[in-house]
Amino acid sequence: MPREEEAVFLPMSSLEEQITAVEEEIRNTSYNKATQLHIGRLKAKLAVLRLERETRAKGKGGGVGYGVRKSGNATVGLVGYPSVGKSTLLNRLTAAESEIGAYDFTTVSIIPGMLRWGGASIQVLDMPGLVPGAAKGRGRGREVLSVVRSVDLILFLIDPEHSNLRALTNELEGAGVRVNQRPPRIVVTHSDRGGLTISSTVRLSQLGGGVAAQIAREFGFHNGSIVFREDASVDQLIDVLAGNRVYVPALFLVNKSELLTPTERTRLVADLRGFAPLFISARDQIGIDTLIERMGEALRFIRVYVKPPGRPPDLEEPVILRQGDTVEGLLRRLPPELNRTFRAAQVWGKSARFPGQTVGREHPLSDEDIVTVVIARGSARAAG
Ligand SMILES: Nc1nc2c(ncn2[C@@H]2O[C@H](COP(=O)(O)OP(=O)(O)O)[C@@H](O)[C@H]2O)c(=O)[nH]1
Ligand SMILES: [Mg+2]
Repeated sequence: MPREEEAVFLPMSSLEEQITAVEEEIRNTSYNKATQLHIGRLKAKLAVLRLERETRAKGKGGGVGYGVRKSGNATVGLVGYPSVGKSTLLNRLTAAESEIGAYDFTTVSIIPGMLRWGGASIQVLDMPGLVPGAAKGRGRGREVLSVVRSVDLILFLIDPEHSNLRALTNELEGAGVRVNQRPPRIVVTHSDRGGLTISSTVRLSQLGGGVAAQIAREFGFHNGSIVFREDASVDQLIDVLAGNRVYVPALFLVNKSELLTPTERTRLVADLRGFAPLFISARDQIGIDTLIERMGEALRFIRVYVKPPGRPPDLEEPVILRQGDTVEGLLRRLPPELNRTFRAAQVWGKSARFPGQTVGREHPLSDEDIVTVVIARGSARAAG
């Protein structure tokens, strides 16, 4: 049989092969004005194929391999290649006992530990090492990635031997995790008919000239509207259309840094510019206090002190909230009686316009605010 005909009778290439083929084509096409539209469509196609892969994996029960129960005020995930020191770091940070080995793959399940931060508790998860190709399901990659999607902060861990941070973050990008990014300001509305309208409040430098419409078409999106409130990129539009992206803050750590010579260290600092890495040694306890401090900042914890009326505030045990939380959020953490009889709150500190300002439930609190809950007359006079 002639070669061309043979090809016709081959089974349709698998989803995985299609994904690899599109990935390759994107890699091999240089980006310029003439290829802009083509690359945009390829990226959209890739996103659609990956969504299909997700759907199939879920159908087979994939992604539920690890039942991790969240606890504490926030959950942090350790992500890195095998043997970079994740388990050692977990044991340093928490009272967990995660097995440490000089060989790869000692951590085969997810081990949680608990770290105290001020009055807060942070759940730290030690995960199996990520290997290249994790999003395709290698090395329990898909299960790990499904857990990564649910954490409040990622600690990326590399060591001097495995220092390719870009490869690590790319692996997560491929699985829909957006690291240290905010959601794009693009509003997509679907409707049944009427065609597609695209409008924008700013000039679009990357999605003009029909590129946005072509990308929408790859997603089978023909009716509705897309409103751009920023000069978004192709990738940002695809993220919004795909709809299953998560936006997770991250810190980047270089472990085993006590092994680095000054020259190696200088080279790494240059290589990793843009990641702002923290140099630590989990084994020799270098940089751990700084790391813990930075974790609290990245999780945007705030400490709020409750002051019962006519008494000093309880400075020993702050209530830990997240930045953006309001008086309402504080009430949820206090005895229900206070919530029921709440009339107003008095606030001292950064969020108050003047000391002792009277505010309502919707007032956003700041770190180290002091708050007195004022309850309705006739209710028992307790607060705090
Ligand atoms: N020199 C040095 N070795 C470390 C450090 N942290 C961990 N290790 C070693 O690296 C190896 C792998 O550590 P492990 O925590 O099991 O790595 P994981 O696979 O990422 O969990 C072990 O032999 C550790 O003792 C460090 O800060 N410095
Ligand atoms: Mg381990």
